[in-house]
Amino acid sequence: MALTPLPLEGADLRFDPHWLPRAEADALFAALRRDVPWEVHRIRLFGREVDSPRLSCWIGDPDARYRYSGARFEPRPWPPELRALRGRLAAGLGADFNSVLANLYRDGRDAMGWHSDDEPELGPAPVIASVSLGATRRFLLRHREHPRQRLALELPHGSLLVMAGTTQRHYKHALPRTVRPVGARINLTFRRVASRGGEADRVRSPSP
Ligand SMILES: O=C(O)CCC(=O)C(=O)O
Ligand SMILES: [Mn+2]
Repeated sequence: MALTPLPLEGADLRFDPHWLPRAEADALFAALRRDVPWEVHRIRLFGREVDSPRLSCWIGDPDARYRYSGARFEPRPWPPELRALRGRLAAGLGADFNSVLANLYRDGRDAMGWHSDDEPELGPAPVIASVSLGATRRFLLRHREHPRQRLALELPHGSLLVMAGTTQRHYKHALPRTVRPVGARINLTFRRVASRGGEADRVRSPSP
């Protein structure tokens, strides 16, 4: 894979703006938009449960259950095109992904606020492979303690951004709203979550 490291102190970021060939990215966007059972996830914001301003779907192996923002998700089965993509990413990155969070940003009003992908079941130094399709949107990273340490990145159709190492520990990221007229965008974040009975589950649920 022709991934270029991005300079950001305390983070491990690698980026290929043209990872998928155009025709393949077009076909994947159309298939996912049509076939994924998109739903509104509930997230916790300042202690309140609200609708997440985007459509999402948690997809993965049967034991890849996931909790984020106070909600719990049972994985949907892999559509063939995502199973194939997972295989390519796993081989190229040497990472063993068992799940993917798919997000559909219908237009510039859909967004994702500041957060880290730091749920305990992802482990201390997760490798997260983020594939973007459709409209180009701006992705921001900001250091937790030194907010001037930041990066803004345009994520175009067919791009791949890999976040690894201490990126989630030191940085938050966001996909802000925009008033620019933008079309739909799909983002896929491939992850490995500890399966039920794994380390993270044992730590979180003391035995009765
Ligand atoms: O849409 C993106 O590029 C990022 C989404 C994200 O950070 C997430 O779903 O955890
Ligand atoms: Mn994230």
